[in-house]
Amino acid sequence: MTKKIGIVCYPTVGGSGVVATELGIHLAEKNYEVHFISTTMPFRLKRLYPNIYFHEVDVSNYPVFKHPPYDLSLASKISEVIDREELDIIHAHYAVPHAICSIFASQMAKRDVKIVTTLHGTDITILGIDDNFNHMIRYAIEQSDQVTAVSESLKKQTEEAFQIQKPIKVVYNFIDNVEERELSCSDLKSKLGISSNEKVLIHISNFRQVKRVEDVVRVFEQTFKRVESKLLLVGDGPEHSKVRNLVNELNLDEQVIFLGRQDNVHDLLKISDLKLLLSEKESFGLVLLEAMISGVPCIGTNIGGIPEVIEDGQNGYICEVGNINGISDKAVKLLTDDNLWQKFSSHAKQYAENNFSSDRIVRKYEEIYDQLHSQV
Ligand code: GMT
Repeated sequence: MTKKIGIVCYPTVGGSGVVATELGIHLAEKNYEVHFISTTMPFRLKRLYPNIYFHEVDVSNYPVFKHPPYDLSLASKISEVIDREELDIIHAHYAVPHAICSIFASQMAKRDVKIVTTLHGTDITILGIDDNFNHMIRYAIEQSDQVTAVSESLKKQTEEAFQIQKPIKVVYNFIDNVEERELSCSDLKSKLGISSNEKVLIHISNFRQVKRVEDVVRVFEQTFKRVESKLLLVGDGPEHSKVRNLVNELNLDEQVIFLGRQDNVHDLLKISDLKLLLSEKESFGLVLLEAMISGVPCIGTNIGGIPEVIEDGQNGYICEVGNINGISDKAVKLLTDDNLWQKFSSHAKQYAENNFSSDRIVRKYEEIYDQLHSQV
């Protein structure tokens, strides 16, 4: 019997939106009926799939509301879709607000539906320490039929922060294998003003404070003094102008290229030699997998789930948060030793394929759905 899954997620660019959308696509390819419930069409959903449906949450803003009631509109839409489309499972990405809204929706719906909640990080590591949200997050976790976390570190943090007894399953984020394909723009390096002998460092994020993008710039400043190189900064967010000011202050305007938000980072990774993710909080770091599968070694910080993704000294390096000189030394070591770089590059690709392939990980979600479905 075809299983019908409702996926509740943020549709915007960002790891959780990417994981939720790619999961939906893989499930649809395995003949599930998939219903996305979100404010706009998830950005990765470019193709038409006959068994993927999109239900738009329309946030009404009557003058009587001081704030647009997104959560209530979402809960109402989820409940309507559960009954009309006869959903079996709701898979909510983020405890707050998506799991909470799904729980409320399931109580309003006539149909019995199971709720799977995936924790992605910010709900636990940032909202979890806010008393306003703490009780609600615990409730969302306790009321979900199954909770998953994207890394062992996030599972542990959740258990500690909320004194949760309920078993949490770790289901890592996943990545599709990248077929060897031509660059869609063959002379991208020169078009970006990078000469063939220059090494390319790359950072991709939403420029939130936790990403410490200023550290990326400072590491690059130290690296650039020793290796001819350029830094690509991809993404946008609250820290963007601060980072621009720092680049200007350090006289790096010629060397640092701001590319803003990019949907398709594949070509940019293809011309990159090193990926930096120097966050102070990171439950997994999906961008690391995107780099590794393209054969780009990564340097990450020793926090959250990053050490579960990068194998220190094998396919990248793990460094202390904020240790600018130490990180830069590692970057120089890797960028000046071709043999070492080749070894790290092929290990990175292999490690991502062996441990985080979509085939392997999507099957884990399917096992969870199967188990819950058998309880209906
Ligand atoms: O990193 C962000 O700020 C975005 C956030 C999101 O909602 O996409 O990312 C979180 O979920 C990703 C997918 O599971 C993880 O790869 C990121 O590590 C996690 N971010 C944080 O924990 C800060």
